Amino acid sequence: MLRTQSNLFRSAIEMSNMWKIKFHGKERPIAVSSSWNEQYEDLFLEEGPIDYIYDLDVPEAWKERRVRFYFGAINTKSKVYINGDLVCTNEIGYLPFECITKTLKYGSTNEIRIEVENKLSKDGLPAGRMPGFEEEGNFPPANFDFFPYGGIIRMPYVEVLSKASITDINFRSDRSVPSKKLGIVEIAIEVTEESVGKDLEISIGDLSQRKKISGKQVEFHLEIKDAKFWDVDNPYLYDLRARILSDREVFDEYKVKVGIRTVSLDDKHILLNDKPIKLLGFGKHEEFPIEGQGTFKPLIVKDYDLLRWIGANSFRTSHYPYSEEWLDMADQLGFLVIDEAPHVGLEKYHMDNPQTVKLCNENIKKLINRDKNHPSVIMWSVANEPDSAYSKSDEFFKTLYDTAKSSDPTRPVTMVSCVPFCKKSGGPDVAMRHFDVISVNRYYGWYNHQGKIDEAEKLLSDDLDALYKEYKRPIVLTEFGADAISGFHANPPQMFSEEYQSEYIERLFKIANEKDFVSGIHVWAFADFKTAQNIHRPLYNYKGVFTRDRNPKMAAHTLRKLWKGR
Ligand code: BDP
Repeated sequence: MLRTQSNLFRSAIEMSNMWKIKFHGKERPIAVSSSWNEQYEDLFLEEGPIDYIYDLDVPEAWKERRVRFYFGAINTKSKVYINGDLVCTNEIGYLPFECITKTLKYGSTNEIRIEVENKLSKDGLPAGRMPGFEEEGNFPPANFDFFPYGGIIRMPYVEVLSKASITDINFRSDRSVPSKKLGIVEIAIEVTEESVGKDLEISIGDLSQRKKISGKQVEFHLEIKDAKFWDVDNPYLYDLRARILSDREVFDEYKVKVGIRTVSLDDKHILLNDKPIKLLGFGKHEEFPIEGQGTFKPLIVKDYDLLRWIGANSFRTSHYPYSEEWLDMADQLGFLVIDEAPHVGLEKYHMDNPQTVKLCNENIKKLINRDKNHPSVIMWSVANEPDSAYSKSDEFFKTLYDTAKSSDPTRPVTMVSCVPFCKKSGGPDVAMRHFDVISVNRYYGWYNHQGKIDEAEKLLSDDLDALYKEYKRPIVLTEFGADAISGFHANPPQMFSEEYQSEYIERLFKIANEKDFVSGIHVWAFADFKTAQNIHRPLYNYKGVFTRDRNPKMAAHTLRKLWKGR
């Protein structure tokens, strides 16, 4: 599936006018793409279902065209009705889905109604509270540490295009040879049935190729001499263009920016174009006041500006796929992204449940399908902090790993573990061994050995050494961090003060940074963020080095010195 695009041969129309919601018999306006929770006081804790309604004028001329509805993301479950007919359903948030429908009324106004439900449940993902813990913990009952925002959180589009059209493009450059500046690219293009018999032409840089379409997939192989490789310092992007045409007419076109680069591993490093790289950056969230989780473009620009300012080169899309605009900018600016599936809070319960196993595998395929062409994405993460000490997680994660690898053999796959500290099944991690890169979250000096940075240094150092000894693979410290409430100061440094957060991050960063097998260090978190209510979170999680409104705490200046030398 491709995201929508407007060009000379297809038009993508944003359904961005104010939508209406109908809830308890009352109608009122609501802004899309954004969460409902903070737009109305009475919807703050609402889980739905809430009906979203949009009147779409459909011209007569669309009858001869292919009409495709593309929903960037709806949290979490949704049913789409057009003029009262159910046309598609979707089970998972944070990922796109499409509806191709024949039930439109042409030359008339059509009612698009989407029933959106955001009920946290033990069977849903991200996960609600687990059986046996009904009266404990977060309110709303999230089995994860961020606010469970609901609604049409990313832009819905209607795209109008030829019936002979391109439905997917898969670009690979992993066989390229950086030392020879040789770009070896493989491009697989999927097309609709109606395209068969026509020609497909692709162009990239100065090269182009044309082939007859004899089935629903057409493959191209090209070699680009003196190729410009995409990397952090020079994120060069090529324009790849695909067209369906005959001698007289062009039916469809799709353009995508691609980067030629390789990602590989040795026993200590992640290699970009055969050279070791170190990921420096953050785990973060895609959220902001009032919009909740949504696509607020000024925030994306601002966050990249701050990532640049602080000297970071990387982040993880914790704990769910971010909007596609995030990845476009990472491609353009040369950031390295660990792209994470919306699997947070996975417990025994999920691993024992065939339905969740199926859903997780589908999500991984959808994530990879959406983001596969982004050079900035250098690794997939299949989950954050699952109960990977549970014996069955061995088999469960082997399946998720295989699914990721068979969908994309070109990138390493990881799972972010917090075992042995945080999960209900005691004992060591039994699933980590399946993954290409060992990613761990560690909170010595915060959740363990609270307030004791001296002890934390030694514990972290020993822990990382032991992990390397056991796995002999590159390690990424995907989280470490301490809460600091902006404006809280203490001398000597004490927990929750800016001084403590700053010193903690500086000292533990240095410990991890000394080890040549640690190929990435991500601070938790980029900015403060909203969570469900509980006694540990006074409105927010305060582990951000920036406040929720993006002002630097002392730790941000400290990191800038460490990463940028100023
Ligand atoms: C880790 C989680 C992250 C939390 C963080 C914390 O991966 O989602 O927000 O800890 O507790 O366990 O701040």
